[in-house]
Amino acid sequence: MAGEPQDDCLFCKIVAGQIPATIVRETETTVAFQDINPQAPTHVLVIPRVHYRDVATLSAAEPAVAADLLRETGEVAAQEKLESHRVVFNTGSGAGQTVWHAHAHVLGGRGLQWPPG
Ligand code: D5M
Repeated sequence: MAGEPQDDCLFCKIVAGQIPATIVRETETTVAFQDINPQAPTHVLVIPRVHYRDVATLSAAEPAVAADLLRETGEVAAQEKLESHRVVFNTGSGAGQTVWHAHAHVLGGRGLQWPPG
């Protein structure tokens, strides 16, 4: 069923506590944890507890959870005391998505170039 945990999904396993992660914030609908391969001094991933393959699918199916996810990116930035930050949703393999559970990257703590690569 849409949104149900997937046995082969790494981030569903983090939500379930089956694999370790350095969790920085949790809400009823989201979990935020340190990226294992940080691209900036602060690099936190915010994910919904429900499973959708990407943010487009999540926001179409469960807009309230997508709104929670967006709000949490701001809460992470505030908690990490970031003066400025970037929120990234890689969507599709051509855009660099490698984990097929919707997630926001929150990046900060250094200057960020525009346009991104
Ligand atoms: O981003 C997927 C991100 O997920 C990438 O930046 C690495 C991160 N990652 C992968 N495995 C883990 C674990 N186990 N903990 C924390 N972070 C992880 P994408 O946009 O799909 O390329």
